Amino acid sequence: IAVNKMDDSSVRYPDGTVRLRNPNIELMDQDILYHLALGSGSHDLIEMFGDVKFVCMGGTPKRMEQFAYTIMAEIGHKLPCGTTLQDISHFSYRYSMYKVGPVLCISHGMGIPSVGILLHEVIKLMYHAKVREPVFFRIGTCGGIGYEGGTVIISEEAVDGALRNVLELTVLGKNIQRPAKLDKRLVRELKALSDPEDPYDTVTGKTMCTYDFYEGQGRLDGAFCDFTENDKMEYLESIHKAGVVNIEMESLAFAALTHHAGIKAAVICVTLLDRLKGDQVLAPKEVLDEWQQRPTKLVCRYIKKYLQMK
Ligand code: R2B
Ligand code: URA
Repeated sequence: IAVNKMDDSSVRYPDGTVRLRNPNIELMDQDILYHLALGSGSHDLIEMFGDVKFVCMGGTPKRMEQFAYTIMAEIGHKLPCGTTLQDISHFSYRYSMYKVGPVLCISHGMGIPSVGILLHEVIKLMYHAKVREPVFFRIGTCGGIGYEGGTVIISEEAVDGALRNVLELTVLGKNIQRPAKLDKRLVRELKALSDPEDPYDTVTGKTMCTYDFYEGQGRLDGAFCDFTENDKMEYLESIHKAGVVNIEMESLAFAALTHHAGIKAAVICVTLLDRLKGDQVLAPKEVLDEWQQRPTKLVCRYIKKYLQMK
């Protein structure tokens, strides 16, 4: 099993632009970012994306469109008169992408494979567009471990279902591992932006990332279940003791691939329930909608603060 030991500073060019750990790309006539419906031959990627500073990802197209309108109001970005935000990746029929000044908002779908494919293409997009030191955020939902619904959780690191802090991939028939590290300073900066007046808690801790929502997260309510409620509780209590505060399905790839690219990244999720108390997501839609705004508030505060510093 090979773990790549190159430190992340050697991944960026001295001017802060993203360097690809793939010598093949610069030798290609053009690079088609198929799942984004963009390409280095068909689009002027520097003109379109050169000013990007923040890349915000979340599961669904609708939530990311809403986020784009929220951040537009927050940073006072104006669209040309009579126009609306356009989904730049509309013709991929896979992911949605909205650009609001320096903020790119993209939907990533569900699970590691979906967010993994997207990250390959978005990291290449950053490279082609010569974006300097972009910061990536995942804004999502999760199950809390000992935290009631509506709690905001900032991930300190991501672990897999067996508590390993690596993303394992099978490449050419061999298993390789990439460390699933997140930026510690960014975690502290985001935590410091939580407001004591917020009517919910904002906490930090380890995030478990699984390949499945049901059996993979120890749920008793999937189509299949080969373990008992006791087995489930023993497992959840054990990961709780190991410092896991929430479970979701993308953080491992998000942390590992951004780290491998030398890109600063954070994962901020809201809990939809406390998994120590149940499996089904019972909160009404309006409540879930309000909860899902909570992680976006923290990211808005971070982006605003950064833009005001400039
Ligand atoms: C959180 O919510 C989704 C499953 O409901 C999944 O994308 C995740 O990580
Ligand atoms: N997303 C997950 O992956 N798990 C949950 O329990 C809730 C949301």
